Amino acid sequence: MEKKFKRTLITTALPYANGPVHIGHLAGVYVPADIYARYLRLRGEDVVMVGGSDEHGVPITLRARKEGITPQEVVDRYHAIIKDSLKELGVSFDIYSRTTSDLHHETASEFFKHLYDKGEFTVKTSMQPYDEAGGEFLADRYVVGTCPRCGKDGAYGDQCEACGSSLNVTDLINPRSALTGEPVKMRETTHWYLPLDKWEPALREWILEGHKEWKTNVYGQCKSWLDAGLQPRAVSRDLTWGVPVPVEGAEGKVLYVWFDAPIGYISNTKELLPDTWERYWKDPESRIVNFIGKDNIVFHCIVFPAMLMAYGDNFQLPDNVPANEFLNLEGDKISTSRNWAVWLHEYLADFPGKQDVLRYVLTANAPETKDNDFTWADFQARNNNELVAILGNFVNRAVVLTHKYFGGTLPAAGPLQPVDEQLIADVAATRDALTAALDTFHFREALKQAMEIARLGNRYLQETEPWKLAKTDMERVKTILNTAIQLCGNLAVAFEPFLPFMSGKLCRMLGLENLSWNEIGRMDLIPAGAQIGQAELLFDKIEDDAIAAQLRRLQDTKKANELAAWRPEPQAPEVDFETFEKCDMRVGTIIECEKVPKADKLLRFLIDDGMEKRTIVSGIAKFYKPEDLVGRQVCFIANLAPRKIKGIVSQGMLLSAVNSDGSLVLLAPSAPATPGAKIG
Ligand code: B3M
Ligand code: ZN
Repeated sequence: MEKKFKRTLITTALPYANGPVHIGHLAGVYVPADIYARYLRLRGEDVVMVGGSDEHGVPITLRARKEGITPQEVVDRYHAIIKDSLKELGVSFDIYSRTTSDLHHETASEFFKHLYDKGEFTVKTSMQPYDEAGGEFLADRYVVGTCPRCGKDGAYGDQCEACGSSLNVTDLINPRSALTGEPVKMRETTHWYLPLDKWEPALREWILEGHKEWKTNVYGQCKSWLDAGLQPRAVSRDLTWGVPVPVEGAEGKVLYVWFDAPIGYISNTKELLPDTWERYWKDPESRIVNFIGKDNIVFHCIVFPAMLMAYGDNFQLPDNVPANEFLNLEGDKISTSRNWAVWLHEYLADFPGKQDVLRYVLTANAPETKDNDFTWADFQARNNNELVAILGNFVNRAVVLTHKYFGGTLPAAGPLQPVDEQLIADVAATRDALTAALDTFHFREALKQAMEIARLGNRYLQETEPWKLAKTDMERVKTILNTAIQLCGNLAVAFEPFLPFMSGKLCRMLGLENLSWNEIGRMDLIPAGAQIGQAELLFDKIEDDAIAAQLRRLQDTKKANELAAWRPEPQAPEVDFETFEKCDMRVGTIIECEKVPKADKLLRFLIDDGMEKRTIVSGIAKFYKPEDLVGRQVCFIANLAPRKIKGIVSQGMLLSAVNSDGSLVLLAPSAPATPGAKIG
């Protein structure tokens, strides 16, 4: 039995303001949340959607240090970018705030104090990494050292990015402060802990018994956390950036970012509705839905609910947490630090007016049940083959024909024929499937059903062929085009949650206002006699060069990352001077150069070495064209024992350098040298 609620509070994970948002955030959180909010609004429900930036936490202070600015400057910059870009994408927040606001600091502080006064925390002393030179405790991220698993230096105290292992500070070999480079000492410190173990039975009952309807990925993750047994969690940190711990003796300590961030949902609601916010949080007839990515499940389903239960005072737990899995980009994990992402603000600049295309592709390909891949080829194909060819095409045909035969004045429908009745029945069935999918957070499926209405429209015009009937039966054409235009109105409603910009345009064309979800399936949305606007293009084709430009950018990122990750080979063992002198290196001039047949890596050179001419075979064909090399000077080893390579005797070896990407460059004197000149 479906529960009936009076109102819904939709929350969206607060993105860290240490970078802009990317398509992974959008597909995982903001697009589905916005679809759901818009859908509920169309149903006339009381719904509030709150969001904001998460402006605390170590990644922000790290970034500030790196750039030599304050954490506040970091969050000011990214909060603005995030807020503006989400707005431009049409994400319909009722409020988008931030966790550095005074109201949030007060709210989080009061929350902690309330739990503290109720005796809900335990206090524990532990050893934490300390930087004596800098005079401060170090967050795990601030400790670097050698990874015990892969042996690479530069691993962090919580993770080695080279091999992906998660680590503890104490695992690192030779741990140093990332701030001062000094060796890290362990020092005693005291923190407050929320005893999650105390809340385990209640959480178990609430989720495992009470919420079997949750998405299986969410339910499953909760179950494995609960089955593993919950431990007390520290809710404070030795840091200066954050909400200060509001009790005596806590100088230099702030609330752990994951303690204050979810309280941001409360602060945001309060900021929006100073007088009525409690209705959304404390009335059992309200429900809360948290949209998040899978890495946030434990905080939303275990930690924050435990905090709310500990607080008491009728705080409601979330009714649903429809977390998504991850979106990858062109086969690789999206990463802010490696710049492997499609950034929303860049997309909006590169594809102006194409907000709906991104919303469409991210929904059609949403990582609802498993990780999914975003590719630019798929983006282009879905735009060209679906939005343009199906949805845009249908609307365009209906409107153009109405103008052609009736000057844009909507004709009245006459008696219906079976084909019309079938269409109406199909639309009604599709609407039911669409609604059911939205109610259960199956947004991909819902989008498919919405698209089905456009497909039905195309099929209808194909079957009824009004352009043929126009010669013989104008009465029938009136009914068909009235029906087709009503279907356009249906599409404006059905697609509003997904493609609000397209829906707005369509409404203006059709003269529709104040849409309501109940209208889907109705064939009287637009009165006969209404003047239909000229057909405006809803979508246009995305050409290959726009896609190629995006792929090139990703390629450049990959190259830059390879370069950043590249380390020179370790130095070879020492040799004495006599050994070195045995190697006879010289300069020569290339007289001939050609490809070695049936060997795609090899070039054959004829070199003027001052004495005679010598043949050398070298594996650099991938990096040079033979004709470009003739006349150039090279360095070579002259006394290397001759070797037969592909049937050719090579009398020496050309010297070249191996770059970070594996490419080779030939070494040459910096000014013309005499052929045969010795190098040394
Ligand atoms: N800022 C983590 C994230 O962006 C965190 C979410 C907070 S939601 C209360 O994945
Ligand atoms: Zn490692």
